[in-house]
Amino acid sequence: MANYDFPLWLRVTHYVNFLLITLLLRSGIQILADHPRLYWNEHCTPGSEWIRFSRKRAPKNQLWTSMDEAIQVSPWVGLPGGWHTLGLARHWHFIAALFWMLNGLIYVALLFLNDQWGRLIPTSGKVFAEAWHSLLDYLTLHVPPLSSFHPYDGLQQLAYASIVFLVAPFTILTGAAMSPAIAARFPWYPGLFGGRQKARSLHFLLLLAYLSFMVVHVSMVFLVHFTRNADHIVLGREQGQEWLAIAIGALLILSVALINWLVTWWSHQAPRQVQHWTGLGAQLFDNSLSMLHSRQAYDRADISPYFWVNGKPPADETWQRMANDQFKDWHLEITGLVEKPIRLSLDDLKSMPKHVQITEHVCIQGWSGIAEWAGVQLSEIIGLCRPKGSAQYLVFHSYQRDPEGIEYYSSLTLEEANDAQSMLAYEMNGQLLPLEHGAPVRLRVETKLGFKMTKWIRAVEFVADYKEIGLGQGGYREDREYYAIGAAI
Ligand SMILES: Nc1nc2c(c(=O)[nH]1)N[C@H]1C(S)=C(S)[C@@H](COP(=O)(O)O)O[C@H]1N2
Ligand SMILES: [Mo]
Repeated sequence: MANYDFPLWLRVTHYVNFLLITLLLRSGIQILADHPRLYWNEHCTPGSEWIRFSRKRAPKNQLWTSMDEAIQVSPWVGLPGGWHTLGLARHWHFIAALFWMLNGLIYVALLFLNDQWGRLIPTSGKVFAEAWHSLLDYLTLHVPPLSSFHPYDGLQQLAYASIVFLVAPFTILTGAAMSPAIAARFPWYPGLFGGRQKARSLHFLLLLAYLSFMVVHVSMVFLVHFTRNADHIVLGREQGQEWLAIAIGALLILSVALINWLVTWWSHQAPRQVQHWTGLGAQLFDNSLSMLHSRQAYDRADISPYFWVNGKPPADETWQRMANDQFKDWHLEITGLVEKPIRLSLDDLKSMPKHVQITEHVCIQGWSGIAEWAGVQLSEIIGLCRPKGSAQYLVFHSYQRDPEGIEYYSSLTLEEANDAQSMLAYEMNGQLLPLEHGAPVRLRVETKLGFKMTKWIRAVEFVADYKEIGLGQGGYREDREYYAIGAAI
């Protein structure tokens, strides 16, 4: 019977897996709540979703932005809970996913190294007949005899093998397909799933697969030979110490609840700390891709008929006055650590080499849209103003302020700004940039999430360090909403 035992490594990885799944589930729900619609198309036109988890109605004659879509989540359900806390939720999701993959790799490696793969992977076609018998037993409210578990019966084998070798890898692959950093460099990759929105929908359906599995799995543990199971799962083998096993098992489950409570509490108590610590995972990922450039090239036919708006046009009087006058008086100020500070009018920009690209916009909230953008590459601007050696970052200042009067801004490294698809756009889909999309000029950086792309630009400032600006995190959303400065996932 010895080989039916559960070795320590198996029990430990099982526990770690369970813990990380709870974090992934909760942070995932929080992320979904920020744009609670799922689509089978890339454009995310309202009404084209196949499911929506909100009853909010867009008021007529008023701009309904993607921020108005976000719904509140209880901290008992979502991680961290609350409204529009997806910055931290994404950090938790990503770092938990990294550890979950590592744990999964260790588990699968040990399964093979210890010749234990036979537990999960059926070696004979008989497994289907066995599974069918077990299923009939359960459906007629019988329990298969202990002897049919060696250590698992056919039905278990099939269920476990599909979760470990199909559902889990597929979840990882669809998760990666949602990253703008990956989609920009390898546009074919999300295409494997039919685009990022299909990947997002599949990612959600896979979540339902885990949930159904977990409900059945946990019920079975309790309903079918429970005391033997408790002994096995917790102590590794049948020792006849069920009560000890049950007590330790209960403590372990309690520890998972406690850890969940702690990370939720930490996220509310010290969000800046959590932003930095959990953000290390995202940063590592971002750095590892930074050498590769955006290579998106969609066709005109791919252009989205609808494009969500995030951020309402500035209330700023200067901007409104200029808007009424087709931005004749607008100037882009290029300042800071440059050899040659410059001031460019819209016409000056239009007289520079015109760059056009059709790319996909990915908002951190989950929606996307494809548009054609025309304007001037940032590398042209950099060439004109000649940054000093000490200049490391470009800061994009906006005319727009939040209700508290705080300016929207974002920053890029010089390297990011020099990407061929980093540009100042003054046209969208062949028309002058619409007011709500950032007129007269907005930033486009196609390796990044949407929040990097400041709209209604007032000035570009070259600095040695973004720590001098705002709250020092590199952007308005990094400052106020705990987003990751790399904006890659
Ligand atoms: N000034 C300013 N720029 C901004 C925002 C904003 O709120 N204010 N929102 C950002 C976010 S989160 C996104 S997704 C994109 C949305 O661009 P769109 O409204 O053209 O779709 O703009 C970015 N630029
Ligand atoms: Mo966004």
